[in-house]
Amino acid sequence: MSKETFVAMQRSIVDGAPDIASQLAGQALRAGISPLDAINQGYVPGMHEVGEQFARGQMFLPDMMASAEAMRAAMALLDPELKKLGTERPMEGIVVLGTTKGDIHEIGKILVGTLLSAHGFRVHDLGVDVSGEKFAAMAHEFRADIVGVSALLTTTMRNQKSVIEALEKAGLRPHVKVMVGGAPVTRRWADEIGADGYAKDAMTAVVLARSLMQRKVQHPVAEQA
Ligand code: B12
Repeated sequence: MSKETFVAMQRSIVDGAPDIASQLAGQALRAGISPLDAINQGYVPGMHEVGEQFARGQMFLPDMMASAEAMRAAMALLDPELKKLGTERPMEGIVVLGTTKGDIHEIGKILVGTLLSAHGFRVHDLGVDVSGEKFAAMAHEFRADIVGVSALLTTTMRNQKSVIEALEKAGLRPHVKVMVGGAPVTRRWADEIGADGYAKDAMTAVVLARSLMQRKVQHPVAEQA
């Protein structure tokens, strides 16, 4: 499949056209294109363009919502294919994932969850607008190894810190690694709030989660210090 297909996928997101986005995803799968390539080279660049146009005032909220709808339509086909990859693998670890309080962006977080599942992690997705207390309660209930916190707004990033504080308050922090992500989040921010790691995209999140699991296993004593 050609570069034009990826460009058409990008266009379908910018145009907010769910039918076309879904049709192209189906075609890509039938042509043997990896679902991850379709996402990373087709649909996600479309989302970035939407964000840029919105920031320039060339697009408005309803347009952005239509683009999100188109992305969801494509993901409805691609997501199950990605998840299939994980069924044959040994369990790598338990992850509790969510978007911070005040924030309803979920597309990237869902993608992170899908890829973690596809690589053998058991993922409990708490959804969006999740308080620190809820993260802590669910981390306890599911015996999470890792808590993953997404934030897409500069105003909700600080709630990632609240999640860490809630884990500390619940006495869970020594047992749970925290990874953070989302468009405005940086490694520096992750360090500043005391997170264990930051990843810029879903595939890097898998690599990070694996390394956090290794740190958990190899340094259990140091971890509790
Ligand atoms: C789609 C979208 C929406 C949709 C969300 C739909 C949904 N169900 O998710 C809707 C229309 C609802 C929306 C609403 C708003 N949005 Co909006 N939105 C976007 C947009 C265009 C794309 C986001 C997206 O899905 N990207 C695609 C995914 C795949 O990428 P991603 O989310 O970054 O995720 C990847 C990485 O960040 C990372 N990652 C993500 N989470 C995590 C978690 C962990 C643990 C790890 C390790 C990694 C990780 O991996 C992901 C996969 O590779 C962005 C622009 C942008 N470039 O981000 C604006 C953007 C985020 N939105 C913005 C704004 C302003 C808003 C609104 C405030 C607008 C308004 N006036 O109401 C509201 C906020 C509502 C709220 N309270 O949350 C601004 C934020 C500005 C800022 N700096 O704070 C942006 C940047 C647009 C802009 N350029 O101005 N939005």
